[in-house]
Amino acid sequence: MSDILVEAVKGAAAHPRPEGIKFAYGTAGFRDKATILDSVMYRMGLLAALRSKAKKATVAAMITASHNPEPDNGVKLVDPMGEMLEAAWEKHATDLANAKDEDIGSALQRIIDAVDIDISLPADVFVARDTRPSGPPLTQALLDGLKVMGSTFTDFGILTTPQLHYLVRCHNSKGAYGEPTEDGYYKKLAEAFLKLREGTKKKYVPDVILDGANGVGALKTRKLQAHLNDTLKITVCNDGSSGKLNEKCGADFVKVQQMPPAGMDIQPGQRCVSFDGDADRVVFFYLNKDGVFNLLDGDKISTLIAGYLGELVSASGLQLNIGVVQTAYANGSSTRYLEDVMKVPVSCAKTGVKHLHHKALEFDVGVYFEANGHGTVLFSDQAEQKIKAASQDDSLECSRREAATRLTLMMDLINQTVGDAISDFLVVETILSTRDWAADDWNMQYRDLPSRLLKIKVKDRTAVQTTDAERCATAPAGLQEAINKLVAKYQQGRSFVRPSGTEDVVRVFAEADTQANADVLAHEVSVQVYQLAGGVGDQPQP
Ligand code: G16
Repeated sequence: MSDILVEAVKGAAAHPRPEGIKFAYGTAGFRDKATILDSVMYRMGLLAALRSKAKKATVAAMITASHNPEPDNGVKLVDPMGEMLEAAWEKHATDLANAKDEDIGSALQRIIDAVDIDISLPADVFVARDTRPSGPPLTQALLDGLKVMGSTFTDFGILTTPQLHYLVRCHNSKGAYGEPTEDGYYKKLAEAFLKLREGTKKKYVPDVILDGANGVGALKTRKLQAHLNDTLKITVCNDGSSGKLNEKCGADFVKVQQMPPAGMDIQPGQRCVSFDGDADRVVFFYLNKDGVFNLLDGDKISTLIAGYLGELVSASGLQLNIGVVQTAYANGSSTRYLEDVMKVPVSCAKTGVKHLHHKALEFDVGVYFEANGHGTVLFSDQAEQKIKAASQDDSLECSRREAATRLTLMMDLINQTVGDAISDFLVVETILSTRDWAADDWNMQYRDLPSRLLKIKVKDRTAVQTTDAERCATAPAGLQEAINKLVAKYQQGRSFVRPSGTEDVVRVFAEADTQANADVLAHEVSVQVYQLAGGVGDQPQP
């Protein structure tokens, strides 16, 4: 065994693996109670160094548990162009996290052999964390892993997840994607935003209230604001000065509970925006004139963006295909609106941005969003070249050139590496302002079908298995048949179940013609999950 691997085993003594726990690299990396993650962090330091050697480029490690409660934490690795870790390496991550302390050397050797890594190559890793109090010691454990492997690193301290994705891409593209600093990120977004901004509007009001989930998004939005030259007033609530991270606030709370967060005093018609704990998800909401809560989620965001980009592409005269990628959680009305009214092709992917990202690459312009507000837009290299060329082509009609110029600015405003709450927020504000729409106008594009999302605790969530982009359960036996029977009872009924990749639960989704029916259907399906998949605790009550 090489000296480095011997040192890696020695180093593990300071970061012992807790007995009896099985770790898994899930939807968004490792997620668990922060108190049991020290060994995982050390090992992810080792793995990040190997990944960097394998890719001969800088990679990144983000320490966050995003939408999960504050006592949780986690880590996800980021590939050189800011993409999620390549799927094949997730198994290496899981194997390494579960190896006995004394077997770390051989676990590393297996990865080195499988991928054929030259261990003598240099490694470089960018590291950042969210605002969780457990972040600093866990970062230290990860850095210990990097040091043992002889990797150089930059610890950026507290950043949003998408900022770290942006930085690693800027660095590896030698600045072609932007300046590789936090300030460079604000400058790039703000410059594009200001250029896309138009004069005063009648209905669109440049005033928005932000629910920062008591996390990093609130801190970073304040920094961004300094670059916006008062073009947009952002009142930051839930900024972490009193409440707890994600507690009764944040994008996940607002989406799942379908109500405004605590800590916000809002008036009818005011546009509100909610980020999650690491600011990679965003949803909008408002109260209508009767005080009724209205949610503008990832589906509404993707239809808004796809519609606007589609218009720009037609106006530019460029031949580019636009497609939208959703998951099974997408509201049925949004899919119908996209396909039947907007005539945009829609693909369905498994939950997890990495799956959507992959599918979006099949289009020239791929708009992908999960209903929970996690998403972005990808422009293929060819589309990017065509758009840039058209924006500089003096022989083109002025209106076509202008449309292409707006598209280039939209490309700058969009963080193409991963879903980014700050960037998506500015994209939505830009489109609303251009269209001169209030939140109500946006919401009226189509009417959501009522839906309900529940979670059920079971002994082992892997007992539930699915196929067809998670729309059909293949295990436990009889579950899908039971769901089919229940769904058939309701007008426009639809339901599916899937094991969460970030929490120890099975998720149940249902939609139907009325909220009451969606609620009953979700409850009935939950009872089936509880009975057939080994529910723990009391049976779900309506
Ligand atoms: C993560 C993933 C998302 C996913 C969400 C919930 O979000 O990045 O793609 O939708 O978890 O996943 P699950 O239902 O498997 O628990 P975040 O914002 O927590 O990183």
